[in-house]
Amino acid sequence: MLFQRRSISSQVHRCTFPRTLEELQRKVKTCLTNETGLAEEDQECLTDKAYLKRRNLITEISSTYDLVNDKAIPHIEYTQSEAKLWTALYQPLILNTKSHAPSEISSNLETLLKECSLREESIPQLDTISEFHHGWSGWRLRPVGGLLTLQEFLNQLAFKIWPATQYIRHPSGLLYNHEPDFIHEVFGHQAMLMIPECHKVLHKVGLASLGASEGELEQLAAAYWYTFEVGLCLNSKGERKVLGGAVLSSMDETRVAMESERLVGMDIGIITNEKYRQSIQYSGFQPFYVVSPEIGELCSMLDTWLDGFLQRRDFVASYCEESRTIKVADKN
Ligand code: HBI
Ligand code: FE
Repeated sequence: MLFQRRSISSQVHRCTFPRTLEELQRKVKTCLTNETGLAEEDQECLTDKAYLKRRNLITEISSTYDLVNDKAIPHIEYTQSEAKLWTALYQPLILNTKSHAPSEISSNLETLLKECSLREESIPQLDTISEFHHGWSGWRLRPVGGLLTLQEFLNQLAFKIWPATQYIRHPSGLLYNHEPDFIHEVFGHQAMLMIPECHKVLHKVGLASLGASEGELEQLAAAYWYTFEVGLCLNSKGERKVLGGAVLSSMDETRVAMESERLVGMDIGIITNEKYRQSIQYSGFQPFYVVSPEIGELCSMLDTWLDGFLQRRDFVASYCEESRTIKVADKN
């Protein structure tokens, strides 16, 4: 009886996940936060009508992106005040990465700056970074309007697509922003995503999210959240470093996290359990930081965990690079 019920639910799940870019294109809507996509704590930003209008305009432009035909990502004419924020954070965030990120990440950031000709004076286009990434790792970036649901975010990873916002944070969020803005995407995530072990394991997280139940999605989200979004890790000398993009792209939270005594050792069984899944806090400084081992070791730990996860499925989902589709096969 139990077996039967399991197979029915996996059949249901099988037809509900996107297999083509057309299906993936239709699926993105931002709904983790309120209607504007802004966190409630972000009051200054919420009451700034001109900022909200600008942000909605950028989101509208982002939403015209044609994912299916692989057209260029829409260009944003950034304003002078947006460029001022980029300029104010450019050198500080590079220095932050050099001082506090693992060496693989800081050397990749240097490569990214050089290869994409990033400059202090002007905000680059998402398309430039996506093109570079595609050549480097096979991944592309896709413009989105803000925080996606767990399922939508994780499903993109299966297609080697990194959902990235294009808007720039409100000036009140200079040193700590409640949400992912374009500065967070560039300085928080791209150098990490350039590490082969990282993008391979994130792709596998994406594949594992296809057809996953609510509980499984929450486990995958927790594994991602406590590592690549808000985690710390060790370097080869056993020193504390910042791995998570949300922390690395915030000058203030990096300082707090580097000094924090509220640390939890990485244990994949523990950080994906009910208690930790429920404790995910999307906004504000993290109440605690999970400390992972070195990046290579962390990725192989996650990889093994994901294998166990995938073994429990009665089908295999794989990504075909050429057709950019998900192929689904029965296990036996
Ligand atoms: N959406 N755009 C975006 N960026 C994220 O990092 C993100 C998200 N939605 C959900 C989410 N992260 C977390 O729940 C992860 O743990 C999956
Ligand atoms: Fe992020």
